[in-house]
Amino acid sequence: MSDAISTFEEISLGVPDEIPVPTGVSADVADAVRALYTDGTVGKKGAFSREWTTAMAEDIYIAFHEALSRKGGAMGRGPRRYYVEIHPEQLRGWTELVDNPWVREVSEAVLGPDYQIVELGFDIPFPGAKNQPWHRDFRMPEQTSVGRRLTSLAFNLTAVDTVEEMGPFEIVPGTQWDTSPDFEHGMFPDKKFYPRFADRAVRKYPTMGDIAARSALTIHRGTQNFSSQPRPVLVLGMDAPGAGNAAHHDMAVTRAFYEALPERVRAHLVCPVVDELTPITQSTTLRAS
Ligand SMILES: O=C(O)CCC(=O)C(=O)O
Repeated sequence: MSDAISTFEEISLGVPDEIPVPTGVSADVADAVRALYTDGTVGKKGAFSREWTTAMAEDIYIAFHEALSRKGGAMGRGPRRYYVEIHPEQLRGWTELVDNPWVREVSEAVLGPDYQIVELGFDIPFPGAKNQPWHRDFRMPEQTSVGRRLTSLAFNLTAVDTVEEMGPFEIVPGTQWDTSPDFEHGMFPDKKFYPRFADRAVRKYPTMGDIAARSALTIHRGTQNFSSQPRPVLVLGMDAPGAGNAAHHDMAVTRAFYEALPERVRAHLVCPVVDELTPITQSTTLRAS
């Protein structure tokens, strides 16, 4: 066994002996919970229509151009790759997204009935974007390292039919349980771990309408975009109560929007309700997602 392999094995806490699948959930949702605790990621094909996804893509580009026109509106994440956090009202399909039964049921099964909607944003790797460093979205909290529970989820939706040349998203199954002092800021594993990540990584080729959920801790990266097309991807972040990630986001809703929402959506919103939205300046807090 090479050093790289033994180093990799030693950093995993391993999957908990008992995966906390709540009683009474559907077989599909039970499978999703098991997948999130084992692989750290799970996908659902065709959750949304292509029309819905086309509108999502339009809204992403409108928000991107608006963000570029302001200092700090878009965060560079390496050459030709940007992240932009937006308000729910900037996405026409937001209510349908957060009210989607799979999104609701998976969030509730993993994060509990009081899960919180804490983030909406998108990444756009343009042609020429390079491989990202392997990373997780934030450091592992004690509820995970000691309590062995997942306390946050990231849902991703592609705006395009992903092909190899676009530099697909890569994720390393099982690495939501990795922990090492050699992860810079708890998020960026040292390069000595890279060979094992590369060996185990899975490339994802979602098409328009698909949705995926992952533990925000599962090690992942966007890869080099060799194509002539951008590959925008929406990110919806959910927390268990107490996970604390809302504090790192600036999402807000207007009162009129809030009041028009179904109660079962409102119940999961912890963001400020305001008279007027302020365009979001991307946080300067260290952030990998
Ligand atoms: O490139 C992607 O598909 C998403 C990237 C992402 O979510 C991340 O880097 O945290």
